Amino acid sequence: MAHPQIGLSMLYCLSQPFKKMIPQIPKHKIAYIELVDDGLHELNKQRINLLKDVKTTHDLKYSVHAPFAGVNISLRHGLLSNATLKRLKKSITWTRELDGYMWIFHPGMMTGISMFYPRADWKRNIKRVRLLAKFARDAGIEIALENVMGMFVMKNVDDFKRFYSETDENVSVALDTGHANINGQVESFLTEIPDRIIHVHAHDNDGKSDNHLGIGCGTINWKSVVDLLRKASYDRKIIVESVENVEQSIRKLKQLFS
Ligand SMILES: [Mn+2]
Repeated sequence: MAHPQIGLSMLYCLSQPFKKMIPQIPKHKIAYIELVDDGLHELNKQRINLLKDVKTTHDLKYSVHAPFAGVNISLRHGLLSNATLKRLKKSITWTRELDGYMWIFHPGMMTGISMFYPRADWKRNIKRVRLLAKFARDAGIEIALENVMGMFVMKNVDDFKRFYSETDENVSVALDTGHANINGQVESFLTEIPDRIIHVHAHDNDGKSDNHLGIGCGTINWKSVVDLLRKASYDRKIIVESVENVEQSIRKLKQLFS
């Protein structure tokens, strides 16, 4: 039977220096580790080498979360947009160097001037997703576009459906359960576009703020999430992206799937 694998995002220790994060990777006895290419854990050549050693020693597989702080792929063409895309492409290149199996990124977002240019953020989002998808294909890296909330242009399942209806770019989805919960969309994603989902970020919240709580510490109905993933024969990764109760969250997910 289809059986997902539980992984862990190192997001929970993003406040700590990179050197303190490294020894925590093998501590959890988890084979699938998601690295966050941002903040104090931003990747570079030297860090890639350190991570490769950990990978070999402990027989791990990495996925990489793209930079997201201050990143908006919907920006109008210009210096900021060029720098953003250059940085994101670099992140895809690091993923390849790490022999990573997946690169996860966020869609574009609206800004303070969006009201003057209706649909412009949406259109540029499609264009840039296509561009990054092509770059990743050429690099041999699988990518997934994550549902977010707030000012982002792709939040609900209808945004993703609209995306697929307007372009032939078949970029897959990283379902973020916490983000979906804020938009009341957890079940919608899992029932309406289950075949598009190739990666899952598991964390919980109160339905209002994105506080990346432990599994079962918020309002998400995990029994239903697991039932729907089973129904969809989901057999890829479920990455715990909680920033507290990490061990407890891993145990809880394993229990739910046992
Ligand atoms: Mn996420």
